[in-house]
Amino acid sequence: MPASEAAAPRRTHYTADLGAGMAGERVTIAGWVLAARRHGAISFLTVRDKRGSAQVVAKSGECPDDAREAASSLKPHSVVTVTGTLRASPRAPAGVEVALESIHVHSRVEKTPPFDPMARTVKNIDTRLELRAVDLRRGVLQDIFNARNAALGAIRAYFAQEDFVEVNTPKLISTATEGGASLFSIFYYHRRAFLAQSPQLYKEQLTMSFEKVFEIAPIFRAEASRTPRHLSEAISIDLEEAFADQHDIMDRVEAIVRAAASAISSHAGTEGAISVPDIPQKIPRRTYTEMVDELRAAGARTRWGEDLYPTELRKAGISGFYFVHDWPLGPKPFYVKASPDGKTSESFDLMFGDLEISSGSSRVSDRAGLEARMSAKGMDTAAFDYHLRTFDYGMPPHAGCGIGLERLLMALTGTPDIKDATFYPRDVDRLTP
Ligand code: AMO
Repeated sequence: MPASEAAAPRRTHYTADLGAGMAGERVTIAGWVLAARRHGAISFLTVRDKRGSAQVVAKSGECPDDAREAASSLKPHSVVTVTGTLRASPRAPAGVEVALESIHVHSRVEKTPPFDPMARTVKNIDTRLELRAVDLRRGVLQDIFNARNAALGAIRAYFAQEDFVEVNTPKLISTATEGGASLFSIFYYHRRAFLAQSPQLYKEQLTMSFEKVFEIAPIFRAEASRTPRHLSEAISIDLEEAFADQHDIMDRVEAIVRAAASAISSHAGTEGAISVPDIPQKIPRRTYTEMVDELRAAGARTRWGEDLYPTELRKAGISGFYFVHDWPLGPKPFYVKASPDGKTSESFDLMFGDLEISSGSSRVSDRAGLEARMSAKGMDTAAFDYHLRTFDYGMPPHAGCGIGLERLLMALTGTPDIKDATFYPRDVDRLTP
């Protein structure tokens, strides 16, 4: 029977578990052929798995002929299970190599991929994205996604320790929360519906029953901007807390960023491509008005009331993490609480240089106040009755924020393009793979 038709033995070890002290042990490893070389009567395979790689050697006279033949005909990326005996080899990773006894070929690759999946850089991102699952095997991307995993683990641990309840809210919704322009509309049976831009109203409602909630889930933004910082489908880390205000939430965001950065630092990866920035003892907090003054002093033409544009922030040489709070009320969504001056609002952004990572605010927590804000923005309050009616039955004062996971990863790993901080990016031009 050909080697590939017999049932494959189970993996006994990951390659990272193999060490010089194990010489003489019989092991079974499984993974992808990273490289295949032949020198006369000896064939070498480098087999990579989730945790590392190992050298497999098939020498004529030492190894069964059928196994050696099978090994020597393999192209990179083929999937194999290999059984053999470990022996010391100073030149092999971890000082041992596997002397081949049998090989099971699960998937034989014949094609050469359009880019070198082992390369550190590939010029055209679209070439990579067309074959994303293969692209994701590259070491630099493995490091970014392992960092993502470590960060999410630490963030969930933070929420558990702080007594937050993880929730999931509907992504098929009937009304906009963040302004109508960036909504994806869809058919929902016989009606029009939308993909949620944010869990905003639901997470606010849930403070009535659970006090402290968080959600890590997709948000959808129909933003036709082709920039390295916008996605049409992003992951948002949302939190909402009863009896809290914007300053409490800034403290939480700071703790979350710190926890994520420390988790990433201890899983820095193998390619040396990840650079975790320094996070100051206390992330600076400036008011919007102070920020405008600072930008103008640096020569920017920013006027009070306008957004803080990335070009102006860059020109003024602003870098690192910092909060900007007490933004002008006018452009803020209806649920953001006004400050007593009536001009500004209890809202903040966490910035990293010119990149917005998070925004949050204290919320309007009384029905009349919320209806007044909606009317002032020309919104149809009747369409929000499903939300407004909950305010009649004990809405606590509350505050919260949304943190863009991909943007946080860009900042914490030094990844310049948001597309490489998500598995399968969605943007104006891309709906596949
Ligand atoms: P906002 O619209 O500022 O606030 O979004 C919160 C955070 O989500 C991320 N983000 C994006 N990331 C990638 N691509 C996009 N197109 C995109 N849009 C937003 C950003 C941003 O800071 N409901 C409020 C949050 C709240 O107050 O709780 C909201 O959605 O990192």
